[in-house]
Amino acid sequence: MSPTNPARSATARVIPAETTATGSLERPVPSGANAPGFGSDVVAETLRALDIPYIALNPGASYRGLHDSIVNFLGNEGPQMLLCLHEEAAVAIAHGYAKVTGRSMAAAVHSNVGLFHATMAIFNAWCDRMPVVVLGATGPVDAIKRRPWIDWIHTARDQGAIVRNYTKWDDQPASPGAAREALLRGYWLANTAPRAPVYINLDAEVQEAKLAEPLPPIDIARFIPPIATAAPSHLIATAAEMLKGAKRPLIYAGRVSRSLEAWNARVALAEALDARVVSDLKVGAAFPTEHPLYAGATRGVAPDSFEADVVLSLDWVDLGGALKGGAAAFKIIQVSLDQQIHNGWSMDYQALPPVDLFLAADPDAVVPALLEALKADPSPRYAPIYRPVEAKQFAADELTNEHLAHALRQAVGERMVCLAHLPLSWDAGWWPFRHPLDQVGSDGGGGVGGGPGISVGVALALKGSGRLPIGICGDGDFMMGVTALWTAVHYRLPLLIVVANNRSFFNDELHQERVARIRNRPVENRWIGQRISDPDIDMATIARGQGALGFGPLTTMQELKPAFEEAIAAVEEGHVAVVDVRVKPGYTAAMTAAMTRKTE
Ligand SMILES: Cc1ncc(C[n+]2csc(CCOP(=O)(O)OP(=O)(O)O)c2C)c(N)n1
Ligand SMILES: [Mg+2]
Repeated sequence: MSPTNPARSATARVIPAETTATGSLERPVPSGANAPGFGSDVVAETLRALDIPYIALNPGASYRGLHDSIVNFLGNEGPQMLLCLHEEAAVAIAHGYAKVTGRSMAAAVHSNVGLFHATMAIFNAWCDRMPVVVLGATGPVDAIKRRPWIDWIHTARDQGAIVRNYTKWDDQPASPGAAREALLRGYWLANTAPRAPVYINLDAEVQEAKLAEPLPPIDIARFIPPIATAAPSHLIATAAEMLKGAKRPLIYAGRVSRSLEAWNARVALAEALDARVVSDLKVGAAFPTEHPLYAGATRGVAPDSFEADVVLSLDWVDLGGALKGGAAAFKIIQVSLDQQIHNGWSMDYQALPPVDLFLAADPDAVVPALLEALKADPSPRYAPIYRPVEAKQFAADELTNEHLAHALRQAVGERMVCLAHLPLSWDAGWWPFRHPLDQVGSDGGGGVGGGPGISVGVALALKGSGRLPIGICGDGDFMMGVTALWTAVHYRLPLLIVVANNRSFFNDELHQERVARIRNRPVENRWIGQRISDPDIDMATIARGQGALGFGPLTTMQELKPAFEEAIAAVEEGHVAVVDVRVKPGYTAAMTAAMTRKTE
């Protein structure tokens, strides 16, 4: 950090370079700027005041003013820029960062075209209820100020309309003061449950115009008051009574935070109630999977098979869908704030669940309150046991994802890891979770291509934590989002990516098989238009081409563990490593059966 640069306004909190993961990289020469002089300086200053550590971006002239302010006014720290090769990666990285930290960083995208590229990643973060502050920009709103041609095509009347249906809020402020207010409001809304991305579109003219006069100082904290939504005590008391009276209570542990304290409270609640607990790979680890009360992840487990009499849903994604067919038999307590965010465009709110008691509150606040109402011990009795993975013999030689999972677990050994991304075909039984950061959930919106970027964001948030980030991506997912890896390499973010490479968009092969079965047509044609083969893509070479280490292609069980060990050692030295595992096209028997059934 230069002593002469940048200016520190009265409102800005200083983030020393050493405290950010990538602080020593890309240091600008001092500019001598020591007070906000332009509209975009005010935007930059506000990002710093909000303690936003990073801004992932792909550049563009529409926000060249802001770009300059971050480099030459802030000195490229607090926030620091993370250059991305695609806007989808920029937003996916911010998404992954939020999954770990629970708070938003920023992403910046260029005018309508950059925003178009960012849309799927914004949708993924929206469905995952993860906060991201997306900054965009437009050519001058004032037509007189537009450069010929380019400023006209990159100016849209209502740019926010592109993402309004899957952001929580958007704005296009018309002055520096309004931009400051928009950032405060946007950050506050994004980070308040139900969390979601917001979009703020900065007029090029507002960014580039000289400040007529300095803005008055502002007490940032007063504009982003924390909101913790607890349930009213009489409803907690009713819920506690219902649960106490239950013979076979069941907890659906859904969208909850990564807090260890909240995790322990959930375990204590299950123990106090002797309730079984199900969880969901889509939303991240919510309960220790080796606990005697753990009843599995619901994929492949029919909820009505539990014979429960009271169900407590902690913001379960698609509770209505889960209860289809069996809801009449039991009482349902739903804890959720999600209804506040539903709109008429996206149906990601899922089926309307039948509910007997609704607590419009944050599950993390409700669980301790229930423990108190039950006069139960708030500390869990159970402590996870870390034991070596026993070697398993596999009958078949050809590799499957189960082989991959087993060998990877063996190579990981006692290390703390975070499964940053999992392929669709992953079976929850292959990997135990003992901590809320052991797994952070899926892409949220089912948008293939999110895996690499989200994994990079997780690696960014975990850098220096001692926890090893591992993203396991299908080959289709990997190839769609692969350029995110360059950003990880460039900013020295240690990360292991394993490609479950079945050389196919295999999920869709099963869909073609199902259609063929229903129509009595040849199922053996299911691979056409699906296989990513001839040529087979060499993932290790693609990794090396971006400066990462590439391992593979691996085709036998004997090769897996030593290659994973070598890759992990490299990651522990600070590298990005990609391991290409050639797995057989195929899912577990249960998943294949569910997907290819003739009926439904
Ligand atoms: C952006 C996008 N395009 C297409 C799809 C449809 N789709 C769903 S799963 C899938 C296959 C993904 O392939 P891969 O990542 O290799 O995983 P696999 O199914 O082979 O295990 C596709 C194409 C999607 N969900 N999102
Ligand atoms: Mg595949």
